Amino acid sequence: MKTIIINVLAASAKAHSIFQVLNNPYLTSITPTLTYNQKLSVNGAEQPQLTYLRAPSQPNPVYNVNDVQLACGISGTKSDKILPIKAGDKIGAWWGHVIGGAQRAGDPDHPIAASHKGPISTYMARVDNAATSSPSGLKWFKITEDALNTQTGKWGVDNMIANKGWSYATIPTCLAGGQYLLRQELLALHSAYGSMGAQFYQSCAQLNVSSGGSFVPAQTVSIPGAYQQNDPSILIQIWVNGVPDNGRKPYLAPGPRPMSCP
Ligand SMILES: *[C@@H]1O[C@H](CO)[C@@H](O)[C@H](O)[C@H]1NC(C)=O
Ligand SMILES: [Cu+2]
Repeated sequence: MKTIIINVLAASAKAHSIFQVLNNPYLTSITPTLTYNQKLSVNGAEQPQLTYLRAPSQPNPVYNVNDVQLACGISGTKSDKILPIKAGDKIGAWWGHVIGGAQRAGDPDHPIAASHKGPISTYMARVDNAATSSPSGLKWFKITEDALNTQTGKWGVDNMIANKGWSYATIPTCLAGGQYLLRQELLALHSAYGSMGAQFYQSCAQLNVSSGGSFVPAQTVSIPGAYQQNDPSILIQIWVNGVPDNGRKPYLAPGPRPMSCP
């Protein structure tokens, strides 16, 4: 465990220095941004801060796709409460620069620095006890992703910023009831052109889903395990002619495609 932590710190320091050494002329700010999903909503009803969530409490994203903390983020706060929710409900996740939101009035890094272009994806996994189960060794399936609109050049992160920090997913109506972790991942690609330059920000919500459905997705992945460091969606230069829009070419978020109900 100690070795892993040391490696993570080394990796993040390295990634930040790669970022600085490369000195991308398109980036004017190199402030490391702390951001994470810290509040939920259900069908628009906001829930209390940090309740029902496992969220990081420090600024570094995960850079190593084989890090166990890729599942639910670098351990920080953990609620002991489980959110009751129905299949078909719309769950919102609120991202912010620091706990509580903006660090100061007019904070340009809230909800996240606009430089942090990339996809936002939401996964779920069955657990025995959403309040206590380990996030390791679970069978994850994706339920939604917002990657790149090749018409507008807007990324999932741009949409989240436009929504004042909120990003949304709908619990699939067919899904079998029971306890789940819901994992929302923000992948920032602004420095993903360098090895281990992609930044993964994630939190997990603790859910008890009630449902009339019985669907158990057969296609699942491990996290970590689903991603490779050199996936073309993770090691990628999104800056083309000075614009971080991947040249408006299609971009496939890492991992599987979202499940669909039978
Ligand atoms: C989950 O919800 C079901 C019914 O909707 C309820 O019977 C059960 O006690 C709940 N479990 C937890 C852990 O909240
Ligand atoms: Cu950052």
